[in-house]
Amino acid sequence: MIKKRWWKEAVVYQIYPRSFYDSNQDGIGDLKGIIEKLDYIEDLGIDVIWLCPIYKSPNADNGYDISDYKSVMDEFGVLNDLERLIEEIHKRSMKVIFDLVVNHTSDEHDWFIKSRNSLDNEYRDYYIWREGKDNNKPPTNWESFFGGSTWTYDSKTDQYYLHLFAEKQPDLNWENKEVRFNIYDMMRWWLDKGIDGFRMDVINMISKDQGFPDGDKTPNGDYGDGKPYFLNGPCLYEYIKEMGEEVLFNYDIMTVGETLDFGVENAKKFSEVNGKELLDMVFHFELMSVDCRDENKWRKKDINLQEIKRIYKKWNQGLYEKGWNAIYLGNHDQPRIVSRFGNDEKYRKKSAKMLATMMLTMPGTPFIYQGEEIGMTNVSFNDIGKYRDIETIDHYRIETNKGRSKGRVMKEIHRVSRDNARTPMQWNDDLNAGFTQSTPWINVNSNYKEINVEKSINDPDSIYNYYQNMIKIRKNNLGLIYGKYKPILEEHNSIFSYIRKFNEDKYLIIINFFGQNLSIEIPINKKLKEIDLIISNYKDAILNDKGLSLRPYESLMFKLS
Ligand code: ISL
Ligand code: CA
Repeated sequence: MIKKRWWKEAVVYQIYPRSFYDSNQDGIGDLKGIIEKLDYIEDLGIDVIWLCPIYKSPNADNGYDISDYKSVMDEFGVLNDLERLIEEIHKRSMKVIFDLVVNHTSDEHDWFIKSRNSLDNEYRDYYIWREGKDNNKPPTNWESFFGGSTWTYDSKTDQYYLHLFAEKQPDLNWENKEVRFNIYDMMRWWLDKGIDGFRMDVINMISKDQGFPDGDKTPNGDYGDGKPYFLNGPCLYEYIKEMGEEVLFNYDIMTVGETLDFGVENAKKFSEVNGKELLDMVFHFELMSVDCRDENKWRKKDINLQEIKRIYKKWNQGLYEKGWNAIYLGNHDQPRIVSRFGNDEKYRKKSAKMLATMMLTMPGTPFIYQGEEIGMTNVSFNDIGKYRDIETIDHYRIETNKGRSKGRVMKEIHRVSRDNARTPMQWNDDLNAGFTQSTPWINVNSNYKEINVEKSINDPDSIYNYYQNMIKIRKNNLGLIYGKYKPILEEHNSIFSYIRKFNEDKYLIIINFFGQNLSIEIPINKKLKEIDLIISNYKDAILNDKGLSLRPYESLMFKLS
């Protein structure tokens, strides 16, 4: 039996505050801006908002480098605005979860400022300091996620500190109990302010193999892969369980872990301990690498639907009754979903609705990233100077320094830069898409006159209205939430089809994932003409006795019983 829980029935909307709405005309989205737009989110049918980091930060990585966990980023407002935001969200019967970024802090966090001061201060052990190796080489050969070594030398104490991400994001030392308990205290502090849970940033990186071995050379050449030594490390379970006992078990909250290379078995193991909820669900990354080679996001590969089907099948069946899935196709780190998995030109509307159908009929809690609901697309700035993302800028510098052509590197950036998802939300066709009256911190996508909220709300055939409708349907049909997942037509290379079954309710979903016309037979006992078509992204369905004809990106959902 599946346990019913509010967070299983929820649809989540992710907000990237910097790019959502600017209320005071400084070019940067802010908390008051979010408050002004809450009715919009509520109207869409959203239950839970995930707020990307809003804590004090020098913004080396847009808030994922926190310098004070208990105060608000200057540009976003003050604590009082945040408290009001929480209150306004609750007033609308929605909930809010915060980003919990505790693998690392900013190098401007008080703890790190003290830590780096001397070898023997009381904060030294809050971070991971090691002696260099051989002739002043870093302690390990690990490559950081943003390129370069994971170690930076600090001349003050003649040691290196570890940072899996940027130099300005030193990793906390979770081996230190005081660090852990400081974090639990901070979590309780926010929960006691009424927030409803956490999205836990790179949470399966917090425990490192204390041997700090070198990794195998990466295809990239210069560095080694440290992942085997910092992903799912030796004490990870112990720490998360401790976090459960100290914090999570005492609140009715929702937790979602961001976990690279975690696997279904870990997802199960971490979901509960003795019936108490730990990590309710996780963001795995398997769908995020179906279009890249060698696990390298910059190298393109064509999408193979079979691979996508295998991933969903594995997770949906693997976690059935034993855990729960988080469903997402994009977020602030990924390209826009319609540009990546759909077609952002001729079939933008059709393919965006197709993807919405898939996300909202899958088992698991769906996460919609801001702008997805109006079909926002990738951006192609012509000049690297227009990009703001640290990963993108580092990539450009490292690759062009190697002598690669600027044009080719820019092409990679246009395809997968994280800034694709970070351009301002397109509210209307006014200056800067109505996001701000002044210069935005990052340019808006030039297609905002065509793609914007105002236009979408007024167009009954819009992607926005489809999402709204689809969300309603999901809520009114518990089978779409709790139903068992059964794939059909598994061998088909371009049709994605499955049945969701819950008690007496049975739903059939048929998705043409690509842009060709096709005819198919559906292996069910009933005639399609005799069953109810609940929703489709075309006006009608072309049915015959055995099956149907599908147009580009056509997606349909029938109720079988
Ligand atoms: O974005 C990525 C690939 O382009 C990932 O490598 C990403 O860095 C990884 O998924 C971890 O993401 C999270 O932690 C990072 C932060 O930069 C991301 O924005 C965040 O979602 C470090 O805190
Ligand atoms: Ca502002």
